Amino acid sequence: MTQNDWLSRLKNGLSRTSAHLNEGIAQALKNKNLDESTLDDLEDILITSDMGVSAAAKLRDEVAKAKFEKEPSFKDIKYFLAAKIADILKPVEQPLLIDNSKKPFVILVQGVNGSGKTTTIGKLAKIFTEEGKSVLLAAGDTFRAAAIEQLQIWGDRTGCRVISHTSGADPAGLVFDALGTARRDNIDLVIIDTAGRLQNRDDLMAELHKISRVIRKLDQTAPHCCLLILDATVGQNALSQVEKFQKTSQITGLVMNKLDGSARGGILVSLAEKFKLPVHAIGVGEGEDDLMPFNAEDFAKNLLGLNN
Ligand SMILES: Nc1nc2c(ncn2[C@@H]2O[C@H](COP(=O)(O)OP(=O)(O)OP(=O)(O)O)[C@@H](O)[C@H]2O)c(=O)[nH]1
Ligand SMILES: [Mg+2]
Repeated sequence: MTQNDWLSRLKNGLSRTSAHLNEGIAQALKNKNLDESTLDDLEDILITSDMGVSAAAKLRDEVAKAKFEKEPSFKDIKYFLAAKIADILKPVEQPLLIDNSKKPFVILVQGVNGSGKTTTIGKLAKIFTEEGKSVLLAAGDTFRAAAIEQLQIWGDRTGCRVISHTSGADPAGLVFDALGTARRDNIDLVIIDTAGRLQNRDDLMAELHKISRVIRKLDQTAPHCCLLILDATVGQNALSQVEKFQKTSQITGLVMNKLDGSARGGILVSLAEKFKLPVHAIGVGEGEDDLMPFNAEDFAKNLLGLNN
């Protein structure tokens, strides 16, 4: 896929968010100077775009103290905001790097129900097999019967082996087996799917802890990457998901899915500002090529509809 293809996907993905922002900013600036009430309106629209109270206040301050040569136009304000949003996002722009000295490199995938865990695993499997790595998928969602099948379909599609137990089996046992197989067969990368769990279910969160413990028994440095998969359509609830998963399990990075179906893409700004966790990739569709590396500048520009 060319850079242009990526950019047009990002543009389409964020079009609902950018339409909302553009309309709000235009309304805020309508026939007005950049006075306090205009700044209030600007701040409000940033908050309703899910950027969070704190980031919105920060951005408002930046606009207020900016020295524009003349009264800024709609476009000037948008470029200015895009640059400042990119500054917030830049520190979390971090590709998902596989350390080849870890064999297998272990990725544990976690998140609430339906956030796109299994789909993301399929997309990652495609990317890494294309890079020439051997990838083993571990069907750690033993809770939902169809989950194993769903992962198997991704395995078939990407040519990756899938290790599964019967539905209802202990996921920690499955993970133990998968890592054993990967070691024996010299596999580069193991990606572990887990059942969706709501962040307020302490019992299910404890199960994740158990899975990690079993992994560490086999390799003290693993899991090497603990991904939390988020769904952009839930908006502010993503903040509580990060908080709770971080508390009971380990989280080393985020993937934000369903940006294509959401007017709430601003949530990434809120997350970056609050948690500073690496954002490795974003999902902009259900297909196998719909996972993009996260790029702060491109994201910020497209959030504001500045893409040509
Ligand atoms: N539009 C869109 N849909 C997505 C994206 N990622 C996943 N989906 C869809 O979201 C639904 C749930 O995806 P799954 O991958 O099954 O989510 P999950 O987190 O594994 O779900 P559970 O295992 O039930 O917790 C599926 O219909 C996916 O096709 C995305 O980036 N954009
Ligand atoms: Mg799943």
